[in-house]
Amino acid sequence: MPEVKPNLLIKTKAPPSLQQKLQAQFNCFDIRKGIDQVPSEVLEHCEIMVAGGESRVDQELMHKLPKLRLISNVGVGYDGIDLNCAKARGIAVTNTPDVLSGEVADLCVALMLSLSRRLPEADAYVRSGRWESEGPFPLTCRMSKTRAGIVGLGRIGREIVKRLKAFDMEIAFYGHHDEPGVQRMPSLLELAAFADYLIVCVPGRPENKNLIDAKVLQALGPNGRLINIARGSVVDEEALTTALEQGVIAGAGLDVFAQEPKVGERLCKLTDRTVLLPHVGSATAQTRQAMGDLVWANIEAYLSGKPLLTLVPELKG
Ligand code: 8YV
Repeated sequence: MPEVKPNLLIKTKAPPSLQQKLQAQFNCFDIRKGIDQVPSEVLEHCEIMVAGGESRVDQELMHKLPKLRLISNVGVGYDGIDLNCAKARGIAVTNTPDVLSGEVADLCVALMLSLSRRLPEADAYVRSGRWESEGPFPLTCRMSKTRAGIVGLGRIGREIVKRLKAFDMEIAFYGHHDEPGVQRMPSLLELAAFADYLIVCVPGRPENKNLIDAKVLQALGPNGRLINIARGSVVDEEALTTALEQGVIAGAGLDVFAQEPKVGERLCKLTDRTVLLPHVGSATAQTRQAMGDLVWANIEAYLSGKPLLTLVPELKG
């Protein structure tokens, strides 16, 4: 008798190594475009779902999966998953903290340098022949020895601090955590007023929606730059676009957007003051492999009845 594999729902593009393991051990159903094509007996009995930072797993979906017991998220952020519903239904949710923090911090520094030294534009200047026809590229702006304001000093924020210290930056933060040697600002507005670079690293929780609004941008001021490597929902994108258009702030480096993968046309047009990336903070082969390994370890723990490795804090206890 051929072995019957259990079913598993996948709601994200899993890293290749994880995909291979899942396909070897499970009957996988890709539900990125919905569950309409999935046989009803699979939906009725399926216990495990693999999701991603971009996945929306709401009450409506969970209600269609009565036996769902584990959502293993390929990503540290899980703002698309309705945790109240998961809790009420006894569904465990795991994420992938720590393994991606350094990678996202690296990308943050890359965004800061790209923005201050105008690297995408400078690259285009060479390729289009303008260097030859027009002469030297305009002078840009120094990043080292300036001031960084970190909004949310969690795991990723602390990795960013480590890196920015090497640039001799003066660093302050606003948030719940604490870090020796990093000044805590009493309010977000004071942090924005202090900063040359305001770096957003808070989770995309409802209480953080539009945390960076017109007032914060006003406080950041005409020499200030906003960096967002967290979630698009944390920034009021309309207010940001207007602030950039009107020179209220100097620029923005964004890896995340409010309506991904849609990015506002007005933001795209501001090539001299924005650097825009397609949500690639953790997207290296090595880090995605590590994230996939942690997802797999959580699935194995679930299957063998052992404690999950990285249950999200809201569902602990
Ligand atoms: C990924 C992320 O884009 O970890 C997160 O929260 O946003 C990213 O690492 C995403 O989760 C990949 O599925």
